[in-house]
Amino acid sequence: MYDEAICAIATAYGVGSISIIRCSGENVLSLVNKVFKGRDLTKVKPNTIHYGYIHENGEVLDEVLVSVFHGPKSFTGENSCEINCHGGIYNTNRVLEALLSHGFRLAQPGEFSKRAFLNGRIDLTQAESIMDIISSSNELALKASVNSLRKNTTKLIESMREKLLSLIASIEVNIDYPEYDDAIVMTEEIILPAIIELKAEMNNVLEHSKIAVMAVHGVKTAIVGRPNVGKSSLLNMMLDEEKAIVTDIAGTTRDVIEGSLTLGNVTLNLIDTAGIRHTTDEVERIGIERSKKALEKAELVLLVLDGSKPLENDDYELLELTKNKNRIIVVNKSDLKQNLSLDEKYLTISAKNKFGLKELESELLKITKINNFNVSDNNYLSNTRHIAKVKEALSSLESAIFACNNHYDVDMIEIDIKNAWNLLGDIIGQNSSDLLLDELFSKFCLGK
Ligand SMILES: Nc1nc2c(ncn2[C@@H]2O[C@H](COP(=O)(O)OP(=O)(O)OP(=O)(O)O)[C@@H](O)[C@H]2O)c(=O)[nH]1
Ligand SMILES: [Mg+2]
Repeated sequence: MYDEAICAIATAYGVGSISIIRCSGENVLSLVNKVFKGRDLTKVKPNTIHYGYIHENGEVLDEVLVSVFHGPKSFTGENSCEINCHGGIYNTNRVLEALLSHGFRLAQPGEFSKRAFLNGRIDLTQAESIMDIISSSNELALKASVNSLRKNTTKLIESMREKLLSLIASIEVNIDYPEYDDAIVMTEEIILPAIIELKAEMNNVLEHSKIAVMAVHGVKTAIVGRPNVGKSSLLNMMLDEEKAIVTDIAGTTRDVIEGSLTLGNVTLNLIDTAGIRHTTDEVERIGIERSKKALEKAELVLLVLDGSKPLENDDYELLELTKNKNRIIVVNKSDLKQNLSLDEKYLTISAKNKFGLKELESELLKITKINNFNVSDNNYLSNTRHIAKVKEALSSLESAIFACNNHYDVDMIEIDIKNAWNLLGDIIGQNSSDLLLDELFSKFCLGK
């Protein structure tokens, strides 16, 4: 039952100027009335705000403003209200407890948004974009999330679904009236070209999505190199804090150390790793395994070399290992006499003296291509769940193409097309299962 009265503190936990308690459900106004001293909230007009006190057992708990909304014209689609308390932790909790002892239950994380979805106020992509807005850490991430909130993701998916639906419709006509069209002519001349075109469109969306994901969620950037070249010093320089331990002992970093940094429109999720070399030390060996895993997952690699020394075997191995990656070669220790020679393009820095950071930053912006990402093009997805669904739909279309090419019965082809149509429907929340909804909304904040 989703019109049960729920409430939760919607503002961040801590002392501030105001705290807001959100309430939603069929009978919320009469329930809040039980603890509210002021106008009768069941009689006031919707979309109005009312001054008063929250009290319990004759004791005034707080002075508040209550905004009142009537379903279906509210965020959740149900009757709802928001109680603006003074922004202290203790008083807000007392008001919350008073509500809980007068017929409310505490909302689960994301439950308000889930109700908004179930009541048709927002679709699934909009609900997800609300969370993406909250976690945005740069301008592009925010713009892409707002773009999705404004239903642009939905429009993109719906336009693909419409094309699939029109194919399904022509197949259905053919099945119902077999004499209507020649089946082989139909698969070869109508269905196959349409599927091939749609497949190309989906591939194009997936290609643009790679940059969009990096823009929205940050670029997984691994700092790798053999021991002692200055990887941890570079991490500290970039983060402008002494996050990782730096010593002159080779093999100092044993585990991966993470930090996040935003440069203009690019957020880098940096990982400093254990120096990669051949070793017999068990702990160091495990650290090196982790470095290699981080390297595999990385979308961008900063390969650090020590400019004061000639290249060693471990450096050559790393140059080879990272050659197909999006990488920047960073030659460190430029303050010392240089003894390194390398044919490839590289940047020179001194992590110790914080020299070369600006050049490194501008190279990072260039190599990630994020600055070319145009949010309003609307030819991308930035949510990983959506991308996974499009990939599944794409493989369904591939199997439909195979079926066409091998002259399968048209109703066999229809199964694949319908499957793709359903998979795209999962993105916007058509026929979504309870399991998916529970999983998705549980990641939301409490009170959202
Ligand atoms: N002269 C000079 N020394 C540096 C520079 N950057 C780092 N170092 C020194 O090099 C040594 C190793 O630095 P780290 O940052 O710990 O190197 P690392 O690559 O993280 O080493 P591992 O964690 O052992 O793999 C330390 O003594 C640093 O002070 C630099 O730009 N110039
Ligand atoms: Mg280190």
